[in-house]
Amino acid sequence: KEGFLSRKHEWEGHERKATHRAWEKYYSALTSNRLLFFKDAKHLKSGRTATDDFQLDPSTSIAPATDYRKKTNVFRLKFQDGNEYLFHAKDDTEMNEWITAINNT
Ligand code: I3P
Repeated sequence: KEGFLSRKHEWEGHERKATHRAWEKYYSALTSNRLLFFKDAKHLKSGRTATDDFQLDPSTSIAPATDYRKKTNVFRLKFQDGNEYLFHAKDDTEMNEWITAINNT
C-alpha cells in the first residue's frame, strides 16, 4: 500500500508530549515490516526518503483515532517505546485500507 498521508507526532515517549507537532504530508509506503516516507511517488521510485522510516512489529498498535475531532479519517499508530503518531487519510476507504494493510504486516 502506498499513497499520501499527513502525519502528526503526538507523543515521543510515555507521558512525554512530542515537541514538533505540526501535520506533515508524506507519500507513504508500506513494505513487509516498515512504513517509509517520501516527498512524492517519484521519490519513492528513486528511493530517496524524506524522513526516518518506522519499524513495525507485533507490538505496534493501530486504530482509528476517534478521540481526535479536528479532522476525520484519522488513525493512530502506537509504538511500544511510547511514540504515538496520528495519520490523516483522504477518506474513510483510504483509512481502512491503511489500517488493514498495517495490521497484516
Ligand atoms: C502545531 C500545529 C498543529 C497543531 C498543534 C500545534 O503548531 O499548529 O497543526 O495540531 O497543536 O502545536 P506548529 O505548527 O507551531 O508546530 P492540531 O492541528 O491537532 O491542532 P497541539 O500542540 O495542540 O497538538
